Amino acid sequence: MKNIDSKSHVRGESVYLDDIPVVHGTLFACVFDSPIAHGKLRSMDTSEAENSEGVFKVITAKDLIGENQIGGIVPDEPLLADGEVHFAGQPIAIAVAASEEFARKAAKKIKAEIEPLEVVTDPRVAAANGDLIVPPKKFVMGDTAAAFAGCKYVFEGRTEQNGQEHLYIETQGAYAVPTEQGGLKLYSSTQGPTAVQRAVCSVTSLAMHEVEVDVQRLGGGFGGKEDQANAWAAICAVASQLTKRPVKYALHRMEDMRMTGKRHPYSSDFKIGLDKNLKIVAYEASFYQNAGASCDLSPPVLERTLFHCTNSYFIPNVTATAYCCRTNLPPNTAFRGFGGPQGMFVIESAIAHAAEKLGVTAAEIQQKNLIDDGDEFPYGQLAESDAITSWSQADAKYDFAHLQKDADDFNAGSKYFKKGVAMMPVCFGISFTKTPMNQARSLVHVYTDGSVAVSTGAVEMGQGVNTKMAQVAAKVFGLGIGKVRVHTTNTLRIANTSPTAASAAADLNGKATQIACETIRDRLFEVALPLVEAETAEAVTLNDGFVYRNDEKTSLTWQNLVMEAHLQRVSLSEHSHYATPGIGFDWTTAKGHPFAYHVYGTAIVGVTVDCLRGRYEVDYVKCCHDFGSSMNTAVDNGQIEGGIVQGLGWVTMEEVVYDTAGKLRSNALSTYKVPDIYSIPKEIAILPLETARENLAIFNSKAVGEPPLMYGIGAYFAIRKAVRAFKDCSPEFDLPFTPEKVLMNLY
Ligand code: MTE
Ligand code: LUZ
Ligand code: MOS
Repeated sequence: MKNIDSKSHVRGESVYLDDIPVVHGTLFACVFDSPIAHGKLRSMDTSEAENSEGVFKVITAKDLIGENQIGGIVPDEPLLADGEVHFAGQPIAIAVAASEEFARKAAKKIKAEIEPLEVVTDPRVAAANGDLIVPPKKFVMGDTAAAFAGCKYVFEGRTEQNGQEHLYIETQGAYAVPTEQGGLKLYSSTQGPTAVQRAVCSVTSLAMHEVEVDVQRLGGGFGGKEDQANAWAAICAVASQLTKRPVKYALHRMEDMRMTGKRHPYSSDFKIGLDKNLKIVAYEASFYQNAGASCDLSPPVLERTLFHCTNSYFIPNVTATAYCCRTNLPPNTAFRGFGGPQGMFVIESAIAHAAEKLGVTAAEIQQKNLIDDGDEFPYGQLAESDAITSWSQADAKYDFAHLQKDADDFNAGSKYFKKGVAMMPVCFGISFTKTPMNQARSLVHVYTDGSVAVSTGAVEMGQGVNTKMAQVAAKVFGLGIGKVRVHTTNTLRIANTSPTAASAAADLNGKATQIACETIRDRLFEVALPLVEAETAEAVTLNDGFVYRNDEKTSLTWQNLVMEAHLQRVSLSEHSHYATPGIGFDWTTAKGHPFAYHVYGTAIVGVTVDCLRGRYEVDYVKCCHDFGSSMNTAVDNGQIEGGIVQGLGWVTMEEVVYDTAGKLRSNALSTYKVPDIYSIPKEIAILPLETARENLAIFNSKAVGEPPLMYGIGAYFAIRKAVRAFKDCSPEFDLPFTPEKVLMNLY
């Protein structure tokens, strides 16, 4: 089934923040942000801006009625810089004017005298200075020190990984409209309506019941709007509160790129020990996370790096330590995979390094160490593993040995073009690692005409969650999808939402919707029994808009049943709650069962490198992927293709460049390259994993949003193999492996 938004998307009729009709009297905001990365704010002059055409007000930190604080986990993030600036792009003041143009012109006229302080952009330097945002985090299983002593082979190395710009098509933005008695209604392009509500309340001193947040859909979030939509909503809220007018701010692309955080860059050390049979016996890793200037979501991102530091492998002795390093970059944040890809790249680098030293293929080491049923992850959860199944099903279908031989044959006959092939297994845990976040609610109304309205805490951002919610209600009520309408995500209808993140939105909100619909359905069955002369509810089912008795269609329609229930004063509405059962994690021991389940898969990635120019093409990504049993193959295949291409972009071409002064150089689409239609793989093949395992996913349809991104990591190792086929060299494990870096390694 198609995504229910596909028609309005193609016609340009879908409504994003900037399409919401503005109310008469609306003002527009624009931020004046710090031109330098670290310094003391000595003085400011806003007079010229205040006198600029169309300007209503210029707002600085001292004007705020509430607290100058929007930090969600650690209160270390002022909305507007006060006293010091900590990154280039940090908001300092807000110009509020009658038009966008007036606001932008006025913001340019604000002057600040800032005395420069030392700029730190390197996480290892921050760690050496003791500048950690939270204390180091550690996972320990077994005894690595003892285990290394008994290893036949031990290798050490280092990896560097750069960040990644989210580049959602819709930039960040918000629109605040005053409501009665000093309240506010916020339209926001956010993955976390409740996070926006909290930030707005903090800076305005309003209570949460005075602030309504409404989200129609996002033109992409990818994690970039899990936390970082808050600032723009808070800015509009403050401006609206102080001017008593509606205020809107939709960022320009360069403002967005400059002022918002990205995927976390990491610098990491690894040590891997193997026995004579190539079993990995011990693994140590240290992760230095470049968190940027404030906490944001860095600690949970760092934790997920630890959770996924052994990827799909069972390693009996593991010590992994992670450092959350404060630097003078914009605060880095959630990005599809949420630290998982960073952890996985390091173990895959360790394996590739060992394989190169030992003269075997990485695939041989990978395959020998795949995690099996009942094996323990370093965090104590026991695997219900499909790592081996997905590997063997991928191999059976696509034939790794054959693909490798094709590449070898090609390489033997080609001087300047070389092919490389790599296997990339993935294992990703589904659930927020912070257990309390794994809850959701759904509000379902059946109207007397038989139509159904669903509201949940899930935010639609292109991933098709609304389609899945509609499918859940349609399935329970035995209706066509057209009878169900999924409405905006709104904090008055659904309170205290977790952000739409962790790939868990469909599961959590889908289960809540299922419970709500089943509750209404069961009430309707009671009404239906005498009408269809059935004895028990078990004899009654709903299908195609009719009531069935013992699988036979009756003359009672859904619509008549609904009307009859209403006349009998039976409630046709339900608000339901779902909390994932059986999960938990104890940080005092760093052990537990944090995930409802894992998603497994194996990809084979093939590339061709032009060894004269350093350029490359991805020939194919062929994967066997664990969907459970997909509710919507069109949506889920789209998620896989998009995830793979986004992962490829991260490891190959997307290069975030800050100079040593902490200024973003890759600050526009002319200097920041993302995959386009010409750089996507020539072939993406998707084989659904066959497994009969039960899981906690909605209708057994496993979460699909993030895991496929990590198949893209295979492209790095495939390119590396092709490079080594041309020249015996050992490139640094340094992402992204841009054509320039490939060339530098070749010559
Ligand atoms: N797909 C599209 N088209 N746009 C997005 O912004 N975000 C990804 C993924 N797929 C995203 C996307 C991220 S980071 C997550 S966590 C999941 O979707 C969130 O949605 P889900 O929980 O419904 O899978
Ligand atoms: N967000 C979050 C996430 O807050 N916690 C998580 O565990 C998570 N995992 C993946 C993506 N976003
Ligand atoms: Mo996704 S990084 O969990 O928003």
